[in-house]
Amino acid sequence: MRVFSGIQPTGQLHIGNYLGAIRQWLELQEKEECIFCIVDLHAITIPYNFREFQDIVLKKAIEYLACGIDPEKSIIFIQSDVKEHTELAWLLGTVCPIGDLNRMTQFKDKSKRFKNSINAGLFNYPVLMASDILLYQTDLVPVGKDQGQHVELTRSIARKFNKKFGKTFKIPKLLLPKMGAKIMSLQEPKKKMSKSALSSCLFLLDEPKVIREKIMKATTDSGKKILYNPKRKPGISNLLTIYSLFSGKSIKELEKKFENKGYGDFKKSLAKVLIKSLEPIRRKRKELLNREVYIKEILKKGAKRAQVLASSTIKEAKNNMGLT
Ligand code: AQP
Repeated sequence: MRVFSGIQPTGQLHIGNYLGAIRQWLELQEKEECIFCIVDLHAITIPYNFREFQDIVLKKAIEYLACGIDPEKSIIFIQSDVKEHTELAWLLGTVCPIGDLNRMTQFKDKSKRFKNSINAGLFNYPVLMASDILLYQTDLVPVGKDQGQHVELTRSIARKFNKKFGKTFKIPKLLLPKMGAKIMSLQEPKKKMSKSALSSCLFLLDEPKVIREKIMKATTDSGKKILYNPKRKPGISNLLTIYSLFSGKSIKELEKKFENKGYGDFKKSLAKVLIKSLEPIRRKRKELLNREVYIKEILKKGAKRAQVLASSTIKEAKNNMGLT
């Protein structure tokens, strides 16, 4: 099985990114052929600091590696280092109906958020994402639930292309984690935890003191019981999900453990679990920050390996379309 997934170098990684995407990657890299991409070309579709961008991208690579992505097992690279991504995006753009792009909820959300810079790149974002995935003849795309619509569009573009020009692309499958596909905001538990809403997030690199504060301040629900019921108790249900995923204990076990305890005790215990689980990531990142040359070498090697695969797909796609 070939696996492809990407993360934008925008903001810091939060536990939603980790539980929705990265944790799946860590499991998959043990048994499948994995390709992980820092999608810098996606990140420039919203306002960004171009003077610091290279540094930000490098730091994102460091965060990935600190989480446990192993360059000996997986290909890790920067999207703009493999020019085939943009080339295939143009070709796919000619088979993707505008109506489909108009329906994308991420475009609608981001157009509201960045009213003054609604650019064609933002609109075409899902076509570039389809290119990222299809270039590698991907079988599985492990992402969080918010990316489901884009993966569905990718499948539809691939089908349309294959029908029109002959079989060229594998039809990839969306892979959602059984739990944690949509981690909710700490402040507004009916909304997704999202980098752009800073107060909603617990970042992987938050210091222990900050973790404790954020968890203690997290919104809970009326009533006192620690019970999993996302409809009636969205706040505590979200925290139970996070606790379960980081501790390895089932929700049932946790409900039992905190049967006679209040929200305060539960939150203190959750903060402890998070501090312990995230500490190795913080430590590893500190070590890697001093190894810039080594990181750049990993990314360069990754891009070379990715390009071998990408160039073979683009050749076939162009050929099938009647291009040279
Ligand atoms: N809350 C979440 N729960 C589970 N998975 C999530 N992902 C994002 N948020 C959650 C998954 O993380 C991966 C990388 O996401 P991205 O870099 O494309 O960023 P994003 O989805 O734009 O992340 P944010 O935090 O939601 O940023 P903004 O504020 O820009 O919308 C993807 O697999 C995603 O599904």
